[in-house]
Amino acid sequence: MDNIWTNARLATMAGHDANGDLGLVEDGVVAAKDGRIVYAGPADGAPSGAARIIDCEGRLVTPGLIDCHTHLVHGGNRAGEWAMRQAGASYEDIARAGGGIVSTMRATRAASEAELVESALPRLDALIAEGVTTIEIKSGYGLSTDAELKMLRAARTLADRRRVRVEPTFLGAHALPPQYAGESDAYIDLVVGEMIPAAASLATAVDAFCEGIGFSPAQCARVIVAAQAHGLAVKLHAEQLSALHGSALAARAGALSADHLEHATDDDVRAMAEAGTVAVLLPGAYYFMRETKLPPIDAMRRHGVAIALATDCNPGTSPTTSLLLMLNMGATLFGLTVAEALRGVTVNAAAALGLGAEIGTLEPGKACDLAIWDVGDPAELVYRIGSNPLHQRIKDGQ
Ligand code: DI6
Ligand code: FE
Repeated sequence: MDNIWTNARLATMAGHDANGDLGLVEDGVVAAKDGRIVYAGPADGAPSGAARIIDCEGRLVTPGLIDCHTHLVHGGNRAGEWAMRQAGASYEDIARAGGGIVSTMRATRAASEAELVESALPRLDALIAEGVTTIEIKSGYGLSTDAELKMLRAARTLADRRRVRVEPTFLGAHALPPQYAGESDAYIDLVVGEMIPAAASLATAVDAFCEGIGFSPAQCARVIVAAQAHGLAVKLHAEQLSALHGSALAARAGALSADHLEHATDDDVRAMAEAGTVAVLLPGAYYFMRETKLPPIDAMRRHGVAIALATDCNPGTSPTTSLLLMLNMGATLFGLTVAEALRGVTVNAAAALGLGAEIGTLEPGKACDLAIWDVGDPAELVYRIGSNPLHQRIKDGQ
């Protein structure tokens, strides 16, 4: 054994019920060897004889947190546009007038790969400081083959600069670049014919924005087919602003997750349950956009759809780098329980990335990614607004 953490209150998140309990173990022990958990459970029955024994002094230990939906890599910011919205313009107005995602496209194209890495690092560091050990990062602000690949390489480079696992997702079908105005099918031709083949070695998943101001379900279906032909997993931004039933489309294709979901219907949720597609809820975007339509949480519970929570960190609709704040917003705005919120940034977030066998719970065989908190009661992690009680973060046993 390399390390043993003793005298801990464990929230293992183990257990098969998608939105179940925290799997609490009082007086718990975690033991690790070669970066993997070999034991997580009661002190009675724990192995002994480690090179190093760490006394947690009664602190709460959770799996390292997982932010399973971000647009962390991007050029510039949209504070000016936000000020316009504060003065009365709508998000759709700004998008149609060439602002919105397209303004971030310009800033992202103008930035070098090294500049994209440098500008993302402070955002990544903020998440790491909250105990995040795995982060998904989407492309989608390049909207040309070269600029999309630049974003994906920047995302991968972040994993060399910090001790964090990065899962890059290709989101070429995020918005229509202006040179394709009125020709969205031609842009999708480029996405499926050129971009996805080129991105296949850099990304682990493909996402698309299924929305009136994004791409139609038929166009997203083409993206999904191309992604799967290249062996990539699939996710979809669906039902954020309107009900196009992208979430059911994604589910029928076996998508890992459908994300946002404010406008999802009971049938959409049922399709997700049948496919095991995770519902990724993004309360930061809900809050920032002053959305009032709540995602159908009760239907998700009823049908047994696993719920995850993520920052959606992006300059347009969710300029946050606090996953802890999303815990509180998920509870306060969406009515999630403490256990649902915390499972949403651990075990269910892992499932949303297809990494359920690797991370997300404190169980033997998983990566030893831990967050050790200066709290006793797990509810404190969800209850506080804007505080960070992280004591220590462990990635791969270190
Ligand atoms: N939905 C969102 O909330 C972000 N992307 C998406 O598909 C918005 C991205 C942006 O406005 O820059
Ligand atoms: Fe998003």
